[in-house]
Amino acid sequence: MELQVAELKQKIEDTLCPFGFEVYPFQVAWYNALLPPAFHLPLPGPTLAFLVLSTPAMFDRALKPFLQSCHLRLLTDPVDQCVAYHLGRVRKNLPELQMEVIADYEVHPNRRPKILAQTAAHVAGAAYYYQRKDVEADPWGTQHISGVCIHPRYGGWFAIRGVMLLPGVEVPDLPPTKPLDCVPTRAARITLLEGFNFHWRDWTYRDAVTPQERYSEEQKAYFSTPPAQRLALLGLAQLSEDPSSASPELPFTTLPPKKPQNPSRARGWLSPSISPPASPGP
Ligand code: B12
Repeated sequence: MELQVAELKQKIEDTLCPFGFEVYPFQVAWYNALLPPAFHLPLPGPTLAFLVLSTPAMFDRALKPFLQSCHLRLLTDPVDQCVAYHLGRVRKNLPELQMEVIADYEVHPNRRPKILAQTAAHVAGAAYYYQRKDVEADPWGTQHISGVCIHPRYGGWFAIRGVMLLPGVEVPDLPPTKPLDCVPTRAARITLLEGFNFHWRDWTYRDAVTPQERYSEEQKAYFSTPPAQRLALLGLAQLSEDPSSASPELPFTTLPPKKPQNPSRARGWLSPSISPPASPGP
C-alpha cells in the first residue's frame, strides 16, 4: 500500500477503530468502473476514498456512550447521528485534508442513493457483494432479488455507514484488494440471497459465514424495536420531542439529519412493488 495511504488509514483507524468501526481505502475509479454514469462519483478516478463500516462492537463502544452523553436531548436518528459524530472526529483530527462524507442513507432529489454502499464495500475489499448474477441459472424467475455483502469475519453482522472522499488526494498506484469470496458455492449463495430478501427479520442470513462476533441480544432487540421506543429499551428516556430542546452542543459536524432521506424513501425510485422493512436496522 502506498505510504501516504497507509499513514492516512492508520490515522483514521486510530480515531474510529476503538469505537467499533473499520475503514478500507479504494480509488474512486474502481467504484465508477462498475456503475453507469448516473451513479458516478464526480471526482478524478485516482481520488482516494475510504469505505466505513460498523462492526457489532459499535453498539457498546460508540452508540450507548453517545446516547448516554446526549441523554434527555433530542435525537432524531441516534445511530446516524452517532456515526456522524465519529466521522466528524476524523475531520477534526485531519484538519489539513479536504474531506467529503457520503452516508449510506443520503439520496439525490430523485431519491437515487448518493452512494451504492455495497458496490463500494466490494471494490474496497471490505465485504464481497453477492448478487443474483453470482448464482448460475438462478431459480427466482421474475422476482426482484437484492444483493447482499458478506464480511469475512462478521458475516452479515455489520452495516455499511458510508464513504469518506478525499478530493485532491490522488493515489493512482494503490493496489486493488479483492474481497474474500466466503460464500463460494451456488447452494450457499441461494440460501444467503433468499435469507436476505425473504426472511431478513430472522437475522439468519447474517450467519452465512460463522462470524467472529454477532449483535448482542440487546442490540438485536434495539434494532427490532420501533425507533420511538428504542431509548426506553436501554433505560434512557427523552424529555421532549420539541425541536427547540435540541442541544446546541450536539456535535453534528459531518452529516445532515436523516429524516427526509432515509432508505425506505430511497426505495421509491426503484420498484414501487418492493415492500419496505417495518423497522430498518443496520
Ligand atoms: C434502497 C435500500 C433498500 C430498499 C430496496 C433494496 C434494494 N437493494 O433494492 C429496501 C427498503 C427494500 C431495503 C431493505 C433492506 N435493506 Co436496504 N438499502 C437500501 C439502500 C439505501 C440503497 C440500495 C439501492 O437502492 N441500490 C441500488 C441498486 C440499483 O443497486 P444494486 O442492486 O447494487 O445494482 C448495482 C450493482 O449491481 C452495480 N454493479 C454492476 N455490476 C457489478 C459488478 C460488481 C462486482 C459489483 C460489486 C457491482 C456491480 O451496478 C448496479 C447499478 O447500476 C442501501 C444503502 C446504500 N446506500 O447502498 C441499503 C442496504 C442495501 N440495505 C441493507 C439492509 C441490511 C436491508 C435490510 C436487511 C433491512 C435492514 N436495514 O436491516 C432489508 C433487506 C431486504 C431487501 N430486499 O433488500 C444494507 C445491506 C448490508 C449488506 N450486508 O449488504 C444496506 C447496504 C444498508 C447499510 N447501511 O448497510 N433496502
